[in-house]
Amino acid sequence: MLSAFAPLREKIHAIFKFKEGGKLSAQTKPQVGIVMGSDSDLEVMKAASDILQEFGVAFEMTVASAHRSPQRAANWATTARERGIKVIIAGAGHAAHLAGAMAAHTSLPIIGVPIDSSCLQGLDALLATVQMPPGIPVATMAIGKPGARNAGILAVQILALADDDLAARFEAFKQDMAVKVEQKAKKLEESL
Ligand code: RP5
Repeated sequence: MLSAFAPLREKIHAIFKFKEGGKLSAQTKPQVGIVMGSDSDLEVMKAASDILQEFGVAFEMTVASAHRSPQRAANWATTARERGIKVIIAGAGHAAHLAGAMAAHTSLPIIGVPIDSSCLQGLDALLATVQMPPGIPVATMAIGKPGARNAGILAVQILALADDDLAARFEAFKQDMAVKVEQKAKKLEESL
């Protein structure tokens, strides 16, 4: 059933199409920093960069490990604000201290993504990321790809506080999800 929602969907697609030029150019200053513990985390963390790209939000992405390269991780976090970064997304697996290490070295907001790369399927990383001591918060997402996608979405919401255009696109994104649910409900109900 497209009728009632068709105009809205067209409007939403027009908004997103407008931003599809949003393939990030080298000149665009990154607003979001994505860091992961290993290149083996990229498959999961790509869900964060994909959604940022959809919204036309510029990001930078790198590997740094809280345990294997603590100095690199500290330097990257310490200099993030002067690079123009406003939000950091940190993903790591196993005893995942990367997001917490980021939070220790910068006052920027940190979003943590527990990666399901260990025998414990990310439960270890979830606890290590979420159980921060009072005073040093990490906004911890769900384990794995859904968490990485939500990390990107939360970063968009944070940036949208000071960007009306981004806020409008985020509203359209939410409306688009609601329209899709309506369509699924209709399809399911009609199949009964
Ligand atoms: C963690 O160890 C990383 O975040 C990754 O999830 C996991 C495995 O790393 P590799 O051994 O694949 O480099 O620090």
